Amino acid sequence: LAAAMFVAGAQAQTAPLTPDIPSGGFTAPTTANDYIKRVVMIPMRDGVKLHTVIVIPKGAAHAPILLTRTPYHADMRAERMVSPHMLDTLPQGDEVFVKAGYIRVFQDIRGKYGSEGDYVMTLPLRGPLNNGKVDESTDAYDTIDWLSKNISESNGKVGMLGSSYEGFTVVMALINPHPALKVAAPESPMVDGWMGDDWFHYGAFRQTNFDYITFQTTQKGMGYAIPREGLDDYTNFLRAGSAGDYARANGLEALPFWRKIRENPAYTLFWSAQALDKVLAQQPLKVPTMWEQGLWDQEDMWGAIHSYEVMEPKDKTNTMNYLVMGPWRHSQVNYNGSELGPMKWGGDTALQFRRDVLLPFFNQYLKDGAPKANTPPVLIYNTGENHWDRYAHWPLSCDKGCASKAKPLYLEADGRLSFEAPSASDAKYDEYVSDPAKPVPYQPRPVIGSDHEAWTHWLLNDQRFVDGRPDVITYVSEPLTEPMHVGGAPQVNLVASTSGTDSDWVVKIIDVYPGSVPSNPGMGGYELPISLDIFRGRYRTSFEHPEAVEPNTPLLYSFGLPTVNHVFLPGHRIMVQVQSSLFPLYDRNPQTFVQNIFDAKPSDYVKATQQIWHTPDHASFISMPVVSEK
Ligand code: PG9
Repeated sequence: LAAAMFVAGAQAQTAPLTPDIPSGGFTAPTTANDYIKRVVMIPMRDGVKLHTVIVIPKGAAHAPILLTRTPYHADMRAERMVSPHMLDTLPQGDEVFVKAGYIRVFQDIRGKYGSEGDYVMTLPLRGPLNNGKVDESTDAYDTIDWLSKNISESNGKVGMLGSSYEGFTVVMALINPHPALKVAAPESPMVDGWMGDDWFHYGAFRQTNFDYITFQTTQKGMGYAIPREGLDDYTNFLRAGSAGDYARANGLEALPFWRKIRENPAYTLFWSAQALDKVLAQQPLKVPTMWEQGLWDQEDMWGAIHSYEVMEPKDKTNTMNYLVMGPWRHSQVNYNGSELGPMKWGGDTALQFRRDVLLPFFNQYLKDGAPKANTPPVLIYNTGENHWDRYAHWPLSCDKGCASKAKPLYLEADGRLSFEAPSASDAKYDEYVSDPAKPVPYQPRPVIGSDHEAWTHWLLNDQRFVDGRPDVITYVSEPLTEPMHVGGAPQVNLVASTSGTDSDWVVKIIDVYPGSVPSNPGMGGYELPISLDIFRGRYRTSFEHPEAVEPNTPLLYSFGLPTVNHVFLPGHRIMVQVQSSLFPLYDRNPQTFVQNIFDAKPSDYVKATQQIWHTPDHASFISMPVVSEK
């Protein structure tokens, strides 16, 4: 009767108990939008369909397509905010492309978010690790094939860009590329997860990945976060024991990707067959490619520069292979690049790059009738003098084959650092005790896992927070009287002994600011790391077959540090610090050789006496890529 009373009125009424969530769903009106969004499932060659979001400027004709293939939720990537304007709805990094009239496409890779199929972390190429019919290279090919034929508003030309995992998917597309792929920009791509990108650096495991692994692989969508016992990850990880113990305690044994890591601590085929710089070295150069990464990239420091270097000899015409390195943290290229940590660049360097270099480069290959861009073969920020440099080749200086020859910078007695070789009359070595019960923190404690801001600039932290610890050895030069330009990758030649049978070696190159900097008082005496890395001693002679280190014997550890383009200014000093842990970012070396460090027992963790040698026969030095200015 009550319901009848409602309809009896002059106007039809909605009954109070009508379910308020419409059963047929809700579609927001889109007439005010300046773009059209199409969501399609694109079929791959094995029948799996991939969820693809296509955003087209209203009224577009003959527009180029910009594609990103992502494990990070295509719907969200294409919706920075809810807005009728394409400029607002797409990510900040896309603004220059939106203004230039591009069609933007984000696609979920197989197995993630809206896409069908199984997810395998950075799915290996078909070959020794993949006996299936598909990989990210074929998925990119099939996607580009579909996009180039099925968007009537486009000119059928596709460019790809993306950072990190999304950069990895760009590199995959470069292997047997589809002919409609005309240009590519892999930004901080994950290329070799063992040598120097996300999972390990020279065999030392990066424990921050545990959160990433649960986040990525406990759900098809966004996964689960590992709960913490306390605020400080230094304590959380130390209490757990080995990285393997931490993983077991947190249930990660149930996650196949963690098991693949635990079963492959060394550079086995599992890693080497996935190393895309090695794969690229066997490939012809078919697509003009701009490799990009940050100079303080705290996640993928290896990929872009090493890929650029293997492709460079193939670029006979100097028109296919480009390098860009900005003063950026990981993926900062797509955000505001005005500052990083304590450094202010006097302008948005990331926008400068996207607007003045990336866009014209993409336009040249993608837009009908676009002019040739004035693209520098190498664009790299000079982090000491605070400006962009354009070069024809990179590196500027190295041990062999560069325009300038690198110079040995010797670690010497009494904490001295000098270009003069050490003398026989000086002390033979410096000594410190590395105690795995008190590892050296990589950032000031408390180390808060969820503190993204601290994570993004830890590579620039003032190293005075550890300088002076008895287990950190510091070498420093006299104040410079002339500017010193370094352009390339410093090479470590450390002669060291340990009383243990395994050990990690961390080497940092630091620009020490003068004691007072009147124009910027906070920088007085700042110890700014410009290049640092860790090397796990057991891989001294072979990455694939680790062996115990002979105790108490000076041995050579040689490895490359991340690339720099830096001028040490007059009045500044060069500093090198050496230590044996960088915790909890890197798992602790027990300092006893065990088969697999992930399974080290508490009793394997022992103090070790470390010696850094500096005799004429056992000289420790950094081969510094000093540029002899013409
Ligand atoms: N550095 C992240 C990642 C890439 C590939 C594998 C694992 C992690 C990223 O930012 O995407």
